[in-house]
Amino acid sequence: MDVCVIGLGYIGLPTALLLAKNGVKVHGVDNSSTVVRSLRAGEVHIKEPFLADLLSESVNNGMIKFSDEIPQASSFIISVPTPILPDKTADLHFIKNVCESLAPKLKRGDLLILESTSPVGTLRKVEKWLRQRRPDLCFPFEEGTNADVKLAYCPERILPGFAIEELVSNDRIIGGVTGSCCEAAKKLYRSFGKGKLVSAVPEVAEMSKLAENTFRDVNIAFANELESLCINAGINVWEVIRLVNKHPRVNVLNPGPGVGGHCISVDPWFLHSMDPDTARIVGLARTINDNKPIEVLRRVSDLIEKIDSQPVFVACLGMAFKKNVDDLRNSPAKQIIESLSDDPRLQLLVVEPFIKNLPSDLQNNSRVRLTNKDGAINKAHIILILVDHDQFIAIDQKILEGKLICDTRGIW
Ligand code: SAJ
Repeated sequence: MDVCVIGLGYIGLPTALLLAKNGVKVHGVDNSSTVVRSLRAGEVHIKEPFLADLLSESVNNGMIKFSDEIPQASSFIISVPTPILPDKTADLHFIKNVCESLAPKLKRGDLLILESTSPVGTLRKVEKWLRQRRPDLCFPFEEGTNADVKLAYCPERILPGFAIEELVSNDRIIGGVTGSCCEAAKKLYRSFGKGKLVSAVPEVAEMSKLAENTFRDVNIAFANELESLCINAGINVWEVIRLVNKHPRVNVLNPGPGVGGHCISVDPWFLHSMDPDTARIVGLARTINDNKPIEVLRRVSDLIEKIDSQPVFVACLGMAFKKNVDDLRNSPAKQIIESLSDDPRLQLLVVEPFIKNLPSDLQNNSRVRLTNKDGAINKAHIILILVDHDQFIAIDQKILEGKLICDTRGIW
């Protein structure tokens, strides 16, 4: 078996390296020549445990090769991004581009797996795009078991920071178009996966992936709404959640400054855009979570009013989209810091242990400085906790005396 993994990001790279570790010959393809160059040099561009060791092992034993062009292979995995368009629908152009470059390489017997999170009906579109370029081949949505090429939608479920262990241990949905498509995809994932491989038709697999992330978004929205209710009523939400979660069938999630990252803040919109009139909770949850940074800004503004001196020093603890990662994509913490950076009364002391430099839009702002935790807390009038990184949880409470605190993560 030789597998070509197209898109070497948070999903594609760990998948490619696990396949290579387990005896599969892998071609890793990415359209960024910078990514290809650094991987060839043995450097990983993603912060994720075990990746660097797996990369050097696979490069050294010749099981993986990197390129910016798609070669021939017996199996292909597409793991390119599906960003969101301004109208909240999915932008499928990366998948379409891959289909167009891959089509000339396809031959009878090949297996193509789509892993990118996609709206319902995308695998069918993949078949259409391939068929347009390769009318000489038969595809399974049209031809069923007589098809020349096998197609499956097999979404991933890994949590950033735990990619390798979750890729190995999580159960996986195998959305093959036919039974033989499912079997071929299962054979591939069995090379490294230890979880159950569960067959489903492609549309069920596509819908299931969206439903998983939407379930989490809706539950976070409930926690966020509960927090707003508690703040308005002068009640400690964290104590409420602790008590409520003692019920055997209740598990309220954590309120926060908003929902970030590239999955939970995006995927529910793909579900919503299928049928907005029906997906009412989905749309409302997204709106509640998207409005959360504005609510935090109001709380900080109330604290600023209490300080007499100018400038007001605000220690902003955390900028990543969630704890213990360096990922700033769609980060509500970053959004909040950016808004505060426009306020001429403030000096922002940003503490983000997982980054070395501020994002470019903040670098030339004299009101914003990336600094260390102790210095920031010492100087600040207001401590704004935006991310529950472990090292913030470990802060000695004594050094907070006399400070105004806005704790969006309930860490203290
Ligand atoms: N968050 C809260 N409160 C919570 C939990 C999370 O505010 O109680 C926030 C986080 O701070 C973060 C955002 O939600 O800003 C998303 O974080 P997350 O840990 O919930 O999820 P992701 O985006 O890192 O990964 C999710 C996972 N999906 C589910 O848990 C259903 C992961 O399993 C998926 O593989 C991943 O999306 C993906 O790639 O789709």
